[in-house]
Amino acid sequence: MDGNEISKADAGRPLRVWRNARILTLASPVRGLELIEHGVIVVRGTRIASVGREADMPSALSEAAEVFDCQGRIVTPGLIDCHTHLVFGGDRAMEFEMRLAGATYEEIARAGGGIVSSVKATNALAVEGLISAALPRLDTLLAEGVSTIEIKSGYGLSIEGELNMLRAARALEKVRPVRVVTSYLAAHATPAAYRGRNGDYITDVVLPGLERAHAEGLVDAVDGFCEGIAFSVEEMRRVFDRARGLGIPVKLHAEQLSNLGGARMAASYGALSADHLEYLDAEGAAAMAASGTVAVLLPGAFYAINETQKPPVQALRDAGVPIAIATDCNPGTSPLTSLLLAMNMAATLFRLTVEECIAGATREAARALGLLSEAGTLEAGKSANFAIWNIERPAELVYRIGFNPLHARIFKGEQVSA
Ligand code: DI6
Ligand code: FE
Repeated sequence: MDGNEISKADAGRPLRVWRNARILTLASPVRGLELIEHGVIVVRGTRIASVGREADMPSALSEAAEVFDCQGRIVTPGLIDCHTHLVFGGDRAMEFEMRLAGATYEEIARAGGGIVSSVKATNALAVEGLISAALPRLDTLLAEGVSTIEIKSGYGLSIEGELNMLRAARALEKVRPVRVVTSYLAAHATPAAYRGRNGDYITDVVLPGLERAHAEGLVDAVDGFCEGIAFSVEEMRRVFDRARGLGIPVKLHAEQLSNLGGARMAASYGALSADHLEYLDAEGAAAMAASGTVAVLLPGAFYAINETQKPPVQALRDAGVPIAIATDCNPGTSPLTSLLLAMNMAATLFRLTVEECIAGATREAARALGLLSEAGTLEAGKSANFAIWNIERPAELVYRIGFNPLHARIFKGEQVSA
C-alpha cells in the first residue's frame, strides 16, 4: 500500500484529537527542542492531520469524534530504533565471561565463536521459533515508546537461514503494533564451510540469497559488516553493486574496529547510513556529508566491548553529517534492549547533546531508514505514531538511567498497550 492509498483509506475516518499536550514535534532542527505548549495533535485514521497550539485550532476539538486529554504531558514522535539484530537464537553469555577473563571480541571471533556461534543457535530454530525468541526483546523496546524498528538478518549465513530470519522479522509486524524495516546482512560473517573464501561465499550465498529475498519482498535495504574480521571494501562493493542493480538502498557497518574506508565507499553508493564509525576519519565524514549518509552511532556496542576509541562526533558535526542513535541489539556486542539507555550512553560516553540524542532516536533515525517522509517527526501527513511521557523536561528522556517514563504509546492513531 503506498501513501496515497493509505490517505484515501483514511479520508472518511473520524477525527481523533490528543489535546493538552506539550508537543516536541522535532520537525525543525532550527527550533530544536522547543515545545508547543497547550498543543493538539489531530489524527485522521492512521495519519496526523495537523499539529499546533489549541488556541490556533479552534475547530479541531469541535469536529473531533474522540478527544484524549494528555494532561500536560510531553509528547514526542514514536521512537525509532534504526539498527538492530533483534532476530536470533540463543545468547552469548559465555563469551561475555570469556571477555571478562581477558579475551578480546576479535580473538573470540577468530577462534570460531562470536557471530558464528549465534549462527548455529539461530539456524536451529524455524521461523516460529525465531519469532518467539525475538518477541520479549521487541516487547521491551515497544514498552519504551518505540514505534519503528529496523531488523537485520545475518545469523543465517545460508540462503534458507537468511530468508528465515527476514521472514521472522516481517512476521513480527503482524503480531505487534510496530513498523518493521528489514536489512539483508548475509555479508555479516563467513560461515565455517567458507572459511578463508569470502569471495566464494559471496558468489554462492550472498548474491543469490539477495535475489531470492528480494523476490519474496523481504529486503528493504542491504547491509554488510566491513571489517578485518569480516568483509573487505572490495568484497562489499560486489554486494552493493548487486543491490544497486536491484534498486535496493544500502548501508554499512563501517569503521567499528579499524579504519578500512568503508564509510567512504558506502557513501559513494549513496548509502542511507554508515554505522558504528568509531575509527572514521575526517575524509570519511566529508564523503558521508556529501552523499547525505546518516551516521548511526551505537554506544551499546562501544560500551559492551569496552572500546576506548570514540566516534568523531565533532568531525561529524563540522561536516554536517546527520547523526542517529540505535541499540544495535545483538547477542554478541550489544545485548541492549533499551533505546532510552542508548540515548543516555550517547550523551554520557559520546557527549551528544540532549537535542542530538532525542533527534537521533526520532527524526534522524527515520532519515537513516529512508522513512523521513512518513515517520520521525510530528507533522501533518505522517503516520500517527507518538509517545506520551511522564516527564517535565525533554532532557529527562536522556538523563535517567534504567527508568521508563512512558505513559502511553500511539501507533497508527490507536493507543496500544505496549
Ligand atoms: N557489528 C556488531 O557490533 C555486530 N555485528 C556487527 O557487524 C556484532 C554481532 C555479533 O557479535 O553477534
Ligand atoms: Fe550491528
